[in-house]
Amino acid sequence: KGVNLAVLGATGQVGMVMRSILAERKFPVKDVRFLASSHSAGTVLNFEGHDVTVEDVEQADLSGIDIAIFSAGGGTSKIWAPKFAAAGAYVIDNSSQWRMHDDVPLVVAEVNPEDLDDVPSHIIANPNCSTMAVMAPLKALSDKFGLKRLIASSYQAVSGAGRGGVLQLMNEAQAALEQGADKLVFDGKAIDFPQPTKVVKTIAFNAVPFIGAYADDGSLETDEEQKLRNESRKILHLPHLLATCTCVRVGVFTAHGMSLDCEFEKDVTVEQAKEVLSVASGVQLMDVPTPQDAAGKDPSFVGRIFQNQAFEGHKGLSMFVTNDNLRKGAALNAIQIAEVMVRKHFSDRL
Ligand code: 11C
Repeated sequence: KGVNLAVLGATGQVGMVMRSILAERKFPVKDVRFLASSHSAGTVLNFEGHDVTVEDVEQADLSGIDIAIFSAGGGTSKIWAPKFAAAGAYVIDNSSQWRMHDDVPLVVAEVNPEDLDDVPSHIIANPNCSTMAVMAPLKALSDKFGLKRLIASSYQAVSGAGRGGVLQLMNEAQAALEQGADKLVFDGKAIDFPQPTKVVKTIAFNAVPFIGAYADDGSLETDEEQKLRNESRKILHLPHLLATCTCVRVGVFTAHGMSLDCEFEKDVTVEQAKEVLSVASGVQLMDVPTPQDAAGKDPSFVGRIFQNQAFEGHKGLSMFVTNDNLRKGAALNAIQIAEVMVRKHFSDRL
């Protein structure tokens, strides 16, 4: 009983969270294989009390894998997802490589699991973590009130940039505290910070409005900013949704925050919105949700909901959403997709 599962990129930050969530949720595994580049091959990882040696993907026999979860970056996914799929596996990919391909479903488990009914390409994409954070609350509100326009600003954690982002914040914060960080009150250059290694500017005690790279269409948006619009349209099945986001990295380790200004087709009051959100799957209401409340937890925490007076009548709502970018934003949703796939396509193995 159970499925044959492979994880490509099991040694990274998201891979680590993935291993613990698989065990936590008692994912129905018959056999588990961990794969990586030759650099990490040979590492021994613990999984549910057993030692599993990481295999070099270049040397691995890909036959017999039912589901492969990738958390290894777009370049790796571009090469390996088609190879795993050709060998018969369903690939659940965490990178941006396949998200906008027409024959690849882009799925948030609570929002559009029906897109997994038939996956002839055998590739399924996991959304970007900042998009993920807001999909469950927006789906619930949109079903009831019709989402028309979304204006967002993100407050994104450094772990979204990988372990390198975490180390940069640690090193900069340490240097600042050693030199008397409060000197920064009157002069932003009063401290000698180490050269930024991952986030483009100093991130400790700072906010950096640049994530990813400039989009190549001349719009002056970053690719991270465009992901919110493009991915939301596909996941929510709202191809004409008007959406924009300014993405900002902040000195937070884990959990992205999203400030949302939403316009709806129908009138909506704060009380009506709370009523809908209180029963929405994957959502938890909280008066003042912060990234520290969300880190290590599963739901999207939603709070500070108020009537947005920049829109006519009762058509506008503002709210703040925060969600763990490594769990639901990456590992957890990939595993939830795998769970749906097992129920839909491998029910005889349960
Ligand atoms: C960040 N959201 O916080 C990014 C990381 O498309 O999967 C994930 C990028 C992606 O930097």
